[in-house]
Amino acid sequence: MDARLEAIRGTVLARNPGEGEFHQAVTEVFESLGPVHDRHPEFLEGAVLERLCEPERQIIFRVPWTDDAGRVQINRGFRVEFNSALGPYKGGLRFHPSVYLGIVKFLGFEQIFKNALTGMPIGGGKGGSDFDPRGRSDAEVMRFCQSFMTELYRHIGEYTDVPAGDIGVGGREIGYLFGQYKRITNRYESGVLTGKGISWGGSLVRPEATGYGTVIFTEEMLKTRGKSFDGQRVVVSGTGNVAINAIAKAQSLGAIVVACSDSSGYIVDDAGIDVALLRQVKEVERGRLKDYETRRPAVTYVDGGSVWDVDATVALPCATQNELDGDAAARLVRNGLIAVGEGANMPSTRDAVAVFQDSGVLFGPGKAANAGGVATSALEMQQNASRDSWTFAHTEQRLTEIMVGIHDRCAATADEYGDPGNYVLGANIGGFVKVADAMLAQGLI
Ligand code: NDP
Ligand code: 2IT
Repeated sequence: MDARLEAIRGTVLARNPGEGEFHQAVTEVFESLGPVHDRHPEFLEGAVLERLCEPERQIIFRVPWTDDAGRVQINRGFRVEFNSALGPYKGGLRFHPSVYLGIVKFLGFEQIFKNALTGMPIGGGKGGSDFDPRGRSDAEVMRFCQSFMTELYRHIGEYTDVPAGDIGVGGREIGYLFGQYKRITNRYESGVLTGKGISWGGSLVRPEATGYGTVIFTEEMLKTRGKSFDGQRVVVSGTGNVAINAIAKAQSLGAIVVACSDSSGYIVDDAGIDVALLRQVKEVERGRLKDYETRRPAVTYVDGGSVWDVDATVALPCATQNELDGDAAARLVRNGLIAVGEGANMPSTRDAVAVFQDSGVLFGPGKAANAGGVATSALEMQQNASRDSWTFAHTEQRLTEIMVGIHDRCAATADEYGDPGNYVLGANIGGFVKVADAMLAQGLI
């Protein structure tokens, strides 16, 4: 790493002890930015990196609620408002027991660059809670969301900070959060949250957008080698919002998706995953992946283990951070992998990324490949601002244009900086320069 940036990185790590995921995300971005600072000494003089790594505001709060047995439960809520150079803070809320400040900050930091790459007017933020929705009734989830919003509402707004979903937060949770925001503020402020239901201000294609966008981005990478999804053998991790829609889109382009996972195990379905059955099990019944196996003959369910043990030509990690390590990457590469599109945020460890890049595998980092979700959130904000609602076809067309645009910008930036095909470099530099220019233009704030 460039010595000037290494010194700044050292200070950032020392100021934020115990936040391993945040350190990892910062390090990965800094490794790309040496050449930018040779060309733009004003970024160093203006201490842009030091400012970027310090969130504009961090909110941590108590979330008290009662469970169905009447017992008092206490969780911790977070919202990190990281950077507003390009627009209101924008990014999801994650409800998962692993959530702590370091996770929220890594996600918020990545979100700054991702949102810049979309070309939409949105800054970066992220939030969530260590609440575990698994096994909780709808009534418990509602009481939790109402309590969470009873604190969060004073910090957010259409022009301030616009949360959405992430792990553990989907349409149900956004509904409860929106209802409580409306009740407390007495305002029907559609633009305060995205991922809303279609009949009350949501956008068509938002539920599909992240998974679809990841596949569109990956298809663009494949095209640069004269290939496509048609006939590829694909493995997807996760079976949540991003994973299921990535599976659907990849299969619509002619791929065979042979495996997917949840946090308990994975299935191998050599005929190609039955998306309708998967949606029934995971989205309608909120069941476990094991339930899929019991209804479809010739499917293997592996309890525990890693879905990356299944051979693939294209891998789409769509579950969580650091789920694909260097050993798994090396094994996949040995067995014919040609492309990786990250639907999740930072799913590949630094070792895994090095393996993919050293072996010439096409590698689309999350901040570029999964930007379709937040981009479509920005399209939802546009529709809310104009009190309009667009058709599925129009919105999908906009999503496609945005993803192709992100791909082309990353590729062009990698070319410009002398490392063709390096989408990590292209995404980091492309996102950073846009934010850095805006920060300098807006003065020392
Ligand atoms: P969901 O909650 O819908 O699904 C998450 C999936 O990942 C589930 O299958 C879950 O399994 C699995 N999973 C979660 N945590 C772990 C873990 N610690 N270990 C193993 N498996 C795990 O979330 P999303 O699909 O929305 O999000 C998936 C990824 O995509 C995240 O990295 C998120 O940040 C990212 N992302 C999401 C966007 C969105 O629009 N939703 C936009 C851009 C990125 P189980 O059910 O067993 O918990
Ligand atoms: O990681 C992400 O980009 C998201 N979870 C979506 C954020 C959003 O505001 O739609």
